[in-house]
Amino acid sequence: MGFEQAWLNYTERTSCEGADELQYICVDIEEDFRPAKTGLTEFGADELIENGVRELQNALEGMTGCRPVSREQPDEGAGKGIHLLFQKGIPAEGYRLSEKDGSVKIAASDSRGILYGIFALLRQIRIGKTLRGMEFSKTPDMPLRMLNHWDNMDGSIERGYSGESFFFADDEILINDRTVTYARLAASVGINAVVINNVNVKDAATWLITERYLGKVRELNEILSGYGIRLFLSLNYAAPVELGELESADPLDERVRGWWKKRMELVFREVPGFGGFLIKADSEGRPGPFTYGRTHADGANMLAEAAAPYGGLIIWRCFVYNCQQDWRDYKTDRARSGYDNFIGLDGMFLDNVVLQIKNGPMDFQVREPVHPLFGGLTGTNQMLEVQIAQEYTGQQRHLCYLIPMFKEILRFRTHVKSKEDTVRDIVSGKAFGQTNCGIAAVANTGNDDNWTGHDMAAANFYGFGRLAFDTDLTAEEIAGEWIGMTYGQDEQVMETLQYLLMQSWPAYESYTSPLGIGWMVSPNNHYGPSVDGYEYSRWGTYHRADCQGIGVDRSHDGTGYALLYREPNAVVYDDKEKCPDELLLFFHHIPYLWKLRSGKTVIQHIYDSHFEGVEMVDEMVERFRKLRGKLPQKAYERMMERFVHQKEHAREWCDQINAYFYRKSGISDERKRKIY
Ligand code: GCV
Repeated sequence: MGFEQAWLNYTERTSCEGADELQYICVDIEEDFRPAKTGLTEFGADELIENGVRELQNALEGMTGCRPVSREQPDEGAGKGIHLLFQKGIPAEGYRLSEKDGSVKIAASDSRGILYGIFALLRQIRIGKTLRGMEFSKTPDMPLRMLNHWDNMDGSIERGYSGESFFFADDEILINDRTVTYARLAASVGINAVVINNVNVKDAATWLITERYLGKVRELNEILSGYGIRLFLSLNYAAPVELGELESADPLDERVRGWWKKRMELVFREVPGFGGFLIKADSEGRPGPFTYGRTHADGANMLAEAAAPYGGLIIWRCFVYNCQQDWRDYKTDRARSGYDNFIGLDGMFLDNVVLQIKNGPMDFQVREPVHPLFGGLTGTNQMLEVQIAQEYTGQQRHLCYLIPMFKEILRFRTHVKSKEDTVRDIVSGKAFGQTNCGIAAVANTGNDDNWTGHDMAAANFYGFGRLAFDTDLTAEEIAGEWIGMTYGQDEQVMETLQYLLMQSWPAYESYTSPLGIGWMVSPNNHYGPSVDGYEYSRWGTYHRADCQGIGVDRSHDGTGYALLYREPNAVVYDDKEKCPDELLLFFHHIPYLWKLRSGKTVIQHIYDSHFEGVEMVDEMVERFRKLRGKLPQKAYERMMERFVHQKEHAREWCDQINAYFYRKSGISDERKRKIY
């Protein structure tokens, strides 16, 4: 059996049959990538290559039963094998993969590129693509491809749906096998930065930047950096006060500025290659510069100045709003707050500050318009924040594949320029030539055996990383890759799981919250229907339904939010005749009998979409059932249990929402289905 055949058969082979032929699959490492000679200044560069080669060896051994060897000298005789080579001109983190006459080349100009090239090669093999004549290159689209873990030091995870933290327990940092596996997992999908602790920094977490924890932070950093991942921490803005060292955290106070300079010096010295900090300030009870009458630019720049000498980044969140709103107040609009708080500061931030902006103006609802700061800001580094932790999208008990949603967000045209104006263009740095930018996801992992609670929620983890790396990939392609990588090439498995993934977001939207209205979830835990759960609360999250209609007037007559977009988006959103159906109730208060662009009335749409959503889930469960015996038994059972719950829960959503609006409006379902 020749080299190429051996590769093609990898996925089917369980034994070491054909080992003789495979012995010449060696890994040659070009001189430039040898530790002593790399001259690479990047920390852990040498280790990256070592780890990459180990991945290659382990994976090939796993797939073929034979372990390739790594050699000092290229094999002169056969010229076959895998050759890692240094090639100038390939952009940072990029790689070039090629095959000729049985010799596979992975070329890059840095060790991260080699690592990503190795994972790309393994992906090709695992999903059964031919290597013969292969020739392609890829440079990641997003400079920062980041995960934000909302892990607390007591081991709990805010909005975590897959067990406890694997970073922390009992106020200590955990370092064990799972830490290494995590680093491999994240790197294999292209992640290059992680924040390990919750943005709500309290108690012990405030002390992460002190000697109490820095030793362990360093250890953790060494593991992550060996896989090309920069470690970041969430920071308590009021640390100088809460650590008992100063009485103020005023960003313009010289003592405070001096304190941060010293603190940064300590952290960056103790943790070489440390990435920087993520900050949630003046939001949901967290401290911030507003306490001192200062702006967020004052706060962020103070930290950025202190971190700059070490190449540190300050990632500052724009999720700033008044969470003490009076529900009777129809003028204050939470959706406006991010924009209103930051737009006036555009251009004032130092270059190592990045504003991290949630995809929508509210909070990770199943449907929201794109945040108007994208396209609003022109002189500030920006990062997109999405959430793969399924806080409002079924909490990893429901299947909800979010990559189609992220695709829509990335391709949204902001009209900030006549071309290269999409969210993708902005956060990839293309639009304004920025390099400190990218995309972050609130992570969906925990210490559950399968990492993500629902086995198929792993598609969101995988998909997020892959999309951040290559924004041209379609949601279907990513789904297909994930299925192939996880369960192999069986046609029925591939077809069924692909169907389930692609149906899941539309289904979830249909049986939960109609036409962009959002919320209607149980307060606090955000799971399950509660139409009025947030209606009379302080959180700024209202649907304003009465007996005539539903929706929030954010037009020029209402809160004016629609006008925050650039034209022609503003005029489209502002006009109920032009506004897309799926966002209509987000922007307008609409009578139940208003005809949508689809031709249905609002109330009929509510009924139909809820019944249809349930039918979609019924169909999903039926199709999944047929995979019995085709998937690993335990995984099948775990998933089936969740699908059965999803089916019941979708029905609950449907019945409660339909009953609520039927009772509110008094209008019957045209199709006379059962409404309670
Ligand atoms: C980490 C929402 C969530 C909070 C989260 C917050 C944020 O409000 O419910 O749990 O806090 O967003 O993004 O900061």
